[in-house]
Amino acid sequence: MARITRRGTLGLLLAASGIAQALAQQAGDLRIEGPWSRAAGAGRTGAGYLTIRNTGREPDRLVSARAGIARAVELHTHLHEGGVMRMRPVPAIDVPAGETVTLGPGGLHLMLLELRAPLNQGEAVPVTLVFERAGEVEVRLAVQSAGARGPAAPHRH
Ligand SMILES: [Cu+2]
Repeated sequence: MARITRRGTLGLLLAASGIAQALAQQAGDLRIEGPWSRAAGAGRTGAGYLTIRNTGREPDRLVSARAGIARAVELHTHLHEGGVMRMRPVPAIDVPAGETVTLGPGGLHLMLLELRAPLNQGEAVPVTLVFERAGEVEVRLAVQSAGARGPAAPHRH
């Protein structure tokens, strides 16, 4: 049920288009697709995955992210070091003009540090992405099971 808040119309709009919001979000020349996460407990670390499509002629960069559910959100990559996969923070994630960058398990990802509440399967958790050119974009991570390997398949109509 939609709750009337100070965000008023925007809140109702988000509630009405909740599914579509979870699947794709447009910001300038950027299209954010399939944001998802995995179930995780409060106090633990969560991950955020999504695809960024840059349909414009200018490069952009994801420079930071934040989420009310986490103490902090870092941009991470995975690196092979001596045969071991390790995560490392990166200062930014480049999204070159005309290209698509995928954040996914085993690669680039958002790291949600010190979760203030659990990530429950079936929920859509808001995360704000901050791009150098496109500015701030709020997406909703569709929380899958703890062992999920990808976002749920979109419904076909
Ligand atoms: Cu990480």
